Amino acid sequence: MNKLLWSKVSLISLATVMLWLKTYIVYQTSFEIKIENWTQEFILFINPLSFLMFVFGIGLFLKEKNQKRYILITSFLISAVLYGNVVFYRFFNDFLTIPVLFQTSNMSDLGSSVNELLNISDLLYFLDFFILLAIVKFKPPFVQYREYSKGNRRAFFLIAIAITFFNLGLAEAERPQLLTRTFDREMLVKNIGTYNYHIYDAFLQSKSSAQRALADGSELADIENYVRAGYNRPNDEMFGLAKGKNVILISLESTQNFVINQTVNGQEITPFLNDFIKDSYYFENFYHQTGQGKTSDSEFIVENSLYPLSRGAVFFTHSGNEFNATPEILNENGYFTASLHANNKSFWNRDIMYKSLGYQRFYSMIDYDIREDNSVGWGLKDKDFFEQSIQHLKDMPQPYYAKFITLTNHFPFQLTEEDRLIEPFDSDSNTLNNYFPTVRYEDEAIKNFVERLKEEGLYENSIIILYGDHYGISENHNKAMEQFLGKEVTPFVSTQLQRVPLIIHIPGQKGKTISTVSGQIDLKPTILHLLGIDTKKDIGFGSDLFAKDKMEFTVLRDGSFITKDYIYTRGICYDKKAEEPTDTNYCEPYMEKSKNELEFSDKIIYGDLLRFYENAKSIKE
Ligand code: GP9
Ligand code: MN
Repeated sequence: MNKLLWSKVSLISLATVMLWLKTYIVYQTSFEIKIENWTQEFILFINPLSFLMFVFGIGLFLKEKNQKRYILITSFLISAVLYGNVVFYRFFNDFLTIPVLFQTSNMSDLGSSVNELLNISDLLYFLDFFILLAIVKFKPPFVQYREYSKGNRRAFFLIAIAITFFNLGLAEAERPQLLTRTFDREMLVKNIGTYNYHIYDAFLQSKSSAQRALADGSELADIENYVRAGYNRPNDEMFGLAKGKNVILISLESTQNFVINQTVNGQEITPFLNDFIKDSYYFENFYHQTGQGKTSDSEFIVENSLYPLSRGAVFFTHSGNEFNATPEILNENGYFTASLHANNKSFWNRDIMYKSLGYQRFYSMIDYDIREDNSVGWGLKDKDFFEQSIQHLKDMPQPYYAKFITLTNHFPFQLTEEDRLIEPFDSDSNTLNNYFPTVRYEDEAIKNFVERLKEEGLYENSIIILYGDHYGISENHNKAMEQFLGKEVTPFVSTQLQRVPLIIHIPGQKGKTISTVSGQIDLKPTILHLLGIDTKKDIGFGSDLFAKDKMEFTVLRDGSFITKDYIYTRGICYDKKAEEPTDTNYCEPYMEKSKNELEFSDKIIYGDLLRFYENAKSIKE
């Protein structure tokens, strides 16, 4: 009897079952998939199975030698995909998408980050593959090869199909409209499994390629109506206040707002910024809205007043599109426009995308003196970056629009001993611990920069705008974060943690702290209005932060949104004052709006619709 049972174990079923169980174990150990009930746990458990059955099932049609080869190769490839997701997740707290895989020009520069993310014990992720390899080599008697009849195959695939529908049915019941609202990859992986998710992602990819070809501009009418209806008249007192002044825009790497006016081990984390905001406009409820494109997404949002994409980085996927970005508009208004960033010029495809955005000059790695003794982590230290940039600023014709992208406060938050001005935090997460000293260092670098601007006589005729690009501490560090904040990190708190600093310093203006709910998308009209340039004809989704009737409403790329009194995230409506879930009815009025905004913005990018808008404009004028 026993012998009979064992003799039924085939390489195909062994490979399927091992990879199935491995995937489930990886879900549990390497991703943080939030499970709310037993149905969800069950869906998570079965969701890898149907895909694996289909793929390994192809082996049923192959003769012994080819079958073995096929099973081994397939098992290795699928394991590699799973492992790729694990490594990606360690840093980005997200799953891979096809566009992300094509961002190859980013790969070579990831050096210091990747080392921190890989482990020798990671070979365990390939354990089942090694077992299969041993089985094929040593041919143990309990694994048998056999020919499969038509009937066998039919039964096998019928079962696989049944499991697929069973899985989809359960998922649809748990999460209605799963596939039509795909801003949340975790939800997808949880419900249809990581492998089916990749197939779905491939489908989205082909759909997005088709979208540009099919677009003819007729889609613009609706979008224009929507944008016009939301246009806020600029504030008369602020419009043109900085006309003709230089604009110094500083992107603060991974800087979240929770460090502002906060201490660690009794010491201020951002003493300079805490001072600086006293004579600047400081927006304390300003959110980043980035997706997978991180820094590049923040640049995209800030300069186009469009949302980034839900998958991939626009800088990579749509760098050939027609845009109407701030640098281009400022060129037309007599400004010199430059971006300064001491990294490889092709990182995030900047060298290509900057041309589409209208930049006249990109000061990249080759424009800086970068040596071992002035570098740390990702490259040139911020202090040296700013110091060396002063010369570049002096070379530029005025007025200029110069964007500075800092780098030292980047994961894995490394710092040389002499640059450490405060001690790390003490928790289980080295990432969070080391974050504070690098933020402190960044603060010092900005302080020095502002001093140098004053010395060079550039301070008084420039407006300085500082903004955080995106989060630095992902949800992987929630426990340590709870320790730091002294409270539980609920989805509500997580959303609030997506606030980043926004500081606008205008010479001669006292400034004030402004609590209006706002996002990166609002910066373009705000800056242009300060310079006295109207945006009435622009197509964008932000509004002037100084406008008297600015609506308190900000959408994040995952579909969460924030209003004056409520936060909607992960399907739950929260009352901001109570920090507790409340009746969904309160969030209802904004649901449609948030969905529309993201969809309209996506349409513009996927359809490259501004190419039609540009044409329309030049015909009209
Ligand atoms: C790289 C820098 C960091 O040039 O902008 O990018 P990030 O990893 O933060 O997107
Ligand atoms: Mn960044």
